[in-house]
Amino acid sequence: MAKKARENSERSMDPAAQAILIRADALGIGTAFTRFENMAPCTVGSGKSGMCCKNCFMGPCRITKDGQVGICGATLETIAARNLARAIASGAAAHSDHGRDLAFTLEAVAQGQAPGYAIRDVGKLWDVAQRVGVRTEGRPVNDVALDVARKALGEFGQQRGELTYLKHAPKKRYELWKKLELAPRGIDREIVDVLHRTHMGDDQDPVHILRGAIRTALGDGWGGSMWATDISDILFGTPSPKVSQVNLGVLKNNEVNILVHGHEPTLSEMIVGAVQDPELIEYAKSKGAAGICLAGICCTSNEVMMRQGIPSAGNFLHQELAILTGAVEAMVVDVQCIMQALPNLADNFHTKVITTSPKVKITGAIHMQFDEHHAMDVAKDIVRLAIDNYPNRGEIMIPDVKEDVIPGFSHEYLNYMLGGSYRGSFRPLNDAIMSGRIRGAAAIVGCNNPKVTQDKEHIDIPAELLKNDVLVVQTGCGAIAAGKFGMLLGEAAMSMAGPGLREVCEAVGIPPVLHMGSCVDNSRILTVLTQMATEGGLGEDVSDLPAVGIAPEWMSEKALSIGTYAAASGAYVLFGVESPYEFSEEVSDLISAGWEEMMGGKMEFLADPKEIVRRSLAHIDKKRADLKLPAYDPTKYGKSGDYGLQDYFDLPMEEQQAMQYGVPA
Ligand code: SF4
Ligand code: MSK
Repeated sequence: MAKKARENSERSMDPAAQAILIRADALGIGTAFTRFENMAPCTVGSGKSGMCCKNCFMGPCRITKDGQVGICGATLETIAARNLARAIASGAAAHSDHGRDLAFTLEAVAQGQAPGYAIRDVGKLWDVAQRVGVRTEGRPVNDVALDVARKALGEFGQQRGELTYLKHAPKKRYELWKKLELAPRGIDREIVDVLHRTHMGDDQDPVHILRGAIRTALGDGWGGSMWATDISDILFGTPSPKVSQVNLGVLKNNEVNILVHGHEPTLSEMIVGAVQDPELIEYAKSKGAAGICLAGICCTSNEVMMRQGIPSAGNFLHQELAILTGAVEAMVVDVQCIMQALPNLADNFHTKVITTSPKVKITGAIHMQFDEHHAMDVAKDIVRLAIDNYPNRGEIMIPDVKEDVIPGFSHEYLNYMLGGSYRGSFRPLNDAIMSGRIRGAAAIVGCNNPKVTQDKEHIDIPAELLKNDVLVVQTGCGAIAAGKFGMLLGEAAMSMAGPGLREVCEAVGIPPVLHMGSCVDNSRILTVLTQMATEGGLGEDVSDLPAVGIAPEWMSEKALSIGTYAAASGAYVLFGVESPYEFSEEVSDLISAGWEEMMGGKMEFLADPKEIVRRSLAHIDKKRADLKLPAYDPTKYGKSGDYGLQDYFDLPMEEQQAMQYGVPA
């Protein structure tokens, strides 16, 4: 039976989204929000109702009760573990293949075969080269870059040994991985290993299956994703804070609007250059437009926002809403998180949906294949096509909703910001946590999911943590959500942070929520956690830190890979929405208590955001107690310059949000 239609305020807490959803209803056009409501749930598949196995064609086998087995005899636990392992392998493959493509681009740049690109951050190249054992002394930049690119490419196809970056984890963690035989041998090898071991008639022990999945996920976090982040920084610059804006209001009513959507910075960085070409600007004017406006969606948006200050039109569930404004001449997509609904939706307007990756074609979209050897030519062709489309624009409706943001807190910038250029370090952050001024830290990551009100958990959870003096970092679509509601601004420290955290934010000059990039940039969080663990005073391993990871509105398989590598690195990771593995108590316990015992980190799925906050704070406080740090005491700090914060905190949550965001309580 289909679910009932919801009020727009239940679909999204973003006023821009609510306005466009009214327009969609008036036009009779469906979106992910309405398709979700019209979707009859699978009778069996996952979650509460059972598990389904499709791993061979004797099946599919549907397990709906205790003790039932598949045709081959596979138990519920085996099927649940296999399904989870395959999802992790798919997520790891997506992240890592993105890293591989960046390594190919770096190789082409180093060989002088990629005109338009340059090595923008030689300092980062040198740093990465030294970390992976490539000689730098007295060598030309391109020679070092070529060796680094080949080192990266080698790690994908490596058959034996271990990935280079693993040794940069805290020593204790690295030794644990070695002892447990969890150190990935090669990025691709571990993905193939999971696909093999979960084939019909292979690995049937849930614990053993998931060990393979852990190794695969570590190959993502400490391999493919880390390479993707590092090479992106080398090619396009290591992010530092920029001023930008987010939400649909960044679209212009009198300019050619081009949206870049997906994950890869390679083509979008070229489009950033193309839209500044005076000839193309003149061409746009010749078609009656005042100029060209470039904005992003999803993680491509994060990539160009944190490096170039290009505004973001929104996160995952905004991809359709942006087209519904009628004001988008071209939506240029690369890889991952692109809804197949886009071309059909675009048929109602004049928008051209353009696919660009050799891996992604969508029926109904125009394919203009990206090639790093002719990247600027492709970028200019795309911009020209968008300009040509401007005169076809019909009636438009751009919600006047946007917010200023300060994105771009790379771990290098955090290091510098906390300690200064001559003594960059995480010491001040560790000290603030040790003193109790900051209670702990939370990384809030991941997607939107129409099963829950868009952005609500991405806002409610950090809002609650901030008032409890927990410093928050965000990536992916969660970071864009935070931006929409003013959390990525210094002012948020004054209005939302508890007294101790506010003092730190004021002293250092940072927002209480730090934007750390796209979903592959969760590898930056691994680096921050490692630096905190090795700086001294907060234990010796990630699992000692008073910190949690939260994916409140997750939907993608990549989120499962991220959660698994974070847990295997020692973090407590809480997922919102619902548990796809709830029906198997054994697998739920295995990834929670079982993994905690084995690795000090664990994953839990909790539908209730209040429970996510409660468990996060309890975990942070327990880690503080284990470290023998003073118990958190909110009355100890923030005595000077206080401005009635307590009165604000005494208000019910709904009223606090109404004050902050100007939305109805
Ligand atoms: Fe059924 Fe076993 Fe085949 Fe899965 S592998 S579909 S449980 S017979
Ligand atoms: S884009 S994986 S919806 S974060 Fe990275 Fe957003 Fe999730 Fe895609």
